[in-house]
Amino acid sequence: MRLTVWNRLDACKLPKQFGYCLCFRYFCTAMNNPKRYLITAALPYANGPVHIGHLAGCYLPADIYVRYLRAQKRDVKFIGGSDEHGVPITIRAMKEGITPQQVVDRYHAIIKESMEQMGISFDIYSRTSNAIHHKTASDFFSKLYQDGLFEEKESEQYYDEKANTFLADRYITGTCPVCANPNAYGDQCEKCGSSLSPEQLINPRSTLSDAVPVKKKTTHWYFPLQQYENWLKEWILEDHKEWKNNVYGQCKSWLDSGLQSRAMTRDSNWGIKVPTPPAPEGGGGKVLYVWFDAPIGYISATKELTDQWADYWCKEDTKLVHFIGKDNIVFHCIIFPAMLKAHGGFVLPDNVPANEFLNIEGEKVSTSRNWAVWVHEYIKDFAGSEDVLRYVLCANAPETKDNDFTWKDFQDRNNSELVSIFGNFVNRSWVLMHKLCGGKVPPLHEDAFDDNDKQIISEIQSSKVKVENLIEEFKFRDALFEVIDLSRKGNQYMQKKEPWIVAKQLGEVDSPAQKSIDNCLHLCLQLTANLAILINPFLPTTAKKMLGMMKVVDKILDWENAGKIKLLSVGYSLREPQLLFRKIEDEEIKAQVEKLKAGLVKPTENKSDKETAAAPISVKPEIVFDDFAKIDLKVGTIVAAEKVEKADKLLKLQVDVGFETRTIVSGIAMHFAPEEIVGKQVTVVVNLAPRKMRGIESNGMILMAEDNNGKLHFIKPETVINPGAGVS
Ligand code: B3M
Ligand code: ZN
Repeated sequence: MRLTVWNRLDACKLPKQFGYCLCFRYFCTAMNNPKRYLITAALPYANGPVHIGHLAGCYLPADIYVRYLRAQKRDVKFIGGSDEHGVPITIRAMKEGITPQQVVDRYHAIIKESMEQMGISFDIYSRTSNAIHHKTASDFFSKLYQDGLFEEKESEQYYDEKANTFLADRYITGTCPVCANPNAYGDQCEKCGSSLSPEQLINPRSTLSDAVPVKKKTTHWYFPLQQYENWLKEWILEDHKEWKNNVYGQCKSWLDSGLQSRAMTRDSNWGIKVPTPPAPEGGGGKVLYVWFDAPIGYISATKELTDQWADYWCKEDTKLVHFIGKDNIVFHCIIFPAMLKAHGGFVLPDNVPANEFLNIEGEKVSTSRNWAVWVHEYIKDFAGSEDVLRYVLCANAPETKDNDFTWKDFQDRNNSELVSIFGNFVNRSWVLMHKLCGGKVPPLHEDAFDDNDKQIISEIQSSKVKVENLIEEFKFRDALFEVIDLSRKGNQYMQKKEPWIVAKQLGEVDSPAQKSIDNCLHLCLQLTANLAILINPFLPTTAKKMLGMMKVVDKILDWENAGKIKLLSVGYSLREPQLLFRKIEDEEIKAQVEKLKAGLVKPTENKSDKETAAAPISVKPEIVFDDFAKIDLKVGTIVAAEKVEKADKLLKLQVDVGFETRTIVSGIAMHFAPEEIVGKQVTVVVNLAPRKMRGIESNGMILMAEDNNGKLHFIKPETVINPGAGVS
């Protein structure tokens, strides 16, 4: 009950200029000034690297908010980590013939590094494969089970006997009963838009193995969301009217159409085993639904971070904010809060400022088509310009609607905003201060203030509150524009004061000309210090560089210093200017556009982004001809093939390579039945050192090409030729 009251009061929209809203209610004051902040950003799936859409969607806004709160000296914890469970990860593992653990290890490392390099300043970046998370999620489930909350239901689901796995709806394709599209999914036909169930598909096939799926009985535990419907309606639709329109709207439409029980377990071997009871010892091949465990990951990561985790998760004067992309709204606003409510003892999100999507060059991001700008690649191509990407993504953030990223706009914003406005102002101030004031902060002569001086002082003083209010309302774009605008005003001020012209009239020390120059540069320097404070949440590396030029410590970036005009002391000597931003040339942009287009993979008909999330095409480091010449490639003919016992993925092949018949063990069993490949020609690496796999010595390797559907193709001569023919 108390929570409800609090949240409702927080929704109070009255002005808060006295530190509390004008409704003068006690709790309102308290919630406007929470004791601690818990900020989360969606846990990316560790089945591929992150692209700039991810950054713009939630990591960057979360980071800006957190950096701002830290500058305000608030008690804040910023939680992130990789989501390492779920079907997409098992699929990727299957396709690559490696274990799911190997998949998540690889991408967790890449993602974590990208986040660090982009300055996303998590207090912890954890992962859901950690033991602490398994225990936390499993205990959470057990508590709900002990409380008798789950409904146990048996149902029939499609099963792939070849891949030995139940199939999530998305992994079944077949002919749409409505429009006859042969590649409709088990949940939807993307051609006619009909929403389907797998049973409705004509000629259903498994996308994993192409096998015809069979029906199999299975038991799962369902969370009765409908029991929370009324509570959710009140909590969101009444008490959180202040949530962003896109978020509120999506919640409303979910709630209006009525909630239903949702299975919180899945048949799989990858994930968090369903605890005993209800599952048999060892989980019985059942794991927690990934959307059950992933949000609990926020709790586990906080536990990992601090022994005080319960203060953040259980005390009502915590402000919990989830930053996410729009496709995660229902999970963070409806399902997870209902789970928290059912469990009891946890705070609920105070806000869920979800962003919409960022398109690239006018088209939707598609990881399977590789239509994306990958963060780790940007960092390689634009080393040292991480802040530029932060700037462009914030300036273009899809805060209220989908937005577009284009390389041309990236260049324009860099060259005509960062370089020509912000960078230019700081640079001019520094150059002139060194030229006209001996490299020191000149005195301020209040007796000689003119209107321009007064005007810029008032701009400096008022910008703090403007930026602050916008950040508090999650309007990061507008906040950033305010900061750039302040630097623009700095340029205009300097233009009006023209110290370089006034310098020509310099006479004695106390002349009006000297005073005018002193005032102008003094204020420009103070303005620069202010800009450093205000830009810091957005462009932290730039703020650091500015500190270096001012020869001051980090402390000056405390938010309370914003709006002050006495940050740099008179007579203090400052360093030489440093270029904050470099111009980005046309060739660089052209190269990026070409790279994007060249990497594009033809649209595929039966895979969606979420399930394939193909890694970007990467090129290995250059080798010399001699490196290549060491590899002996020959054409071979498969003369026999059989399954390897207890190894789902391996086939044992006998391959005629001309001079002998070799045993080769190959990880292609998920893709080909033994009988269908006998007689096929292949390319074989014949001088690869022997390797034991499942006790069988493999002598060589056959080459395969993987298409964007994860389907393997033999690399072979156009027509059948003699085995042993050299390939070079
Ligand atoms: N991994 C989904 C996604 O990346 C998911 C978010 C989990 S947040 C708890 O879209
Ligand atoms: Zn259709």
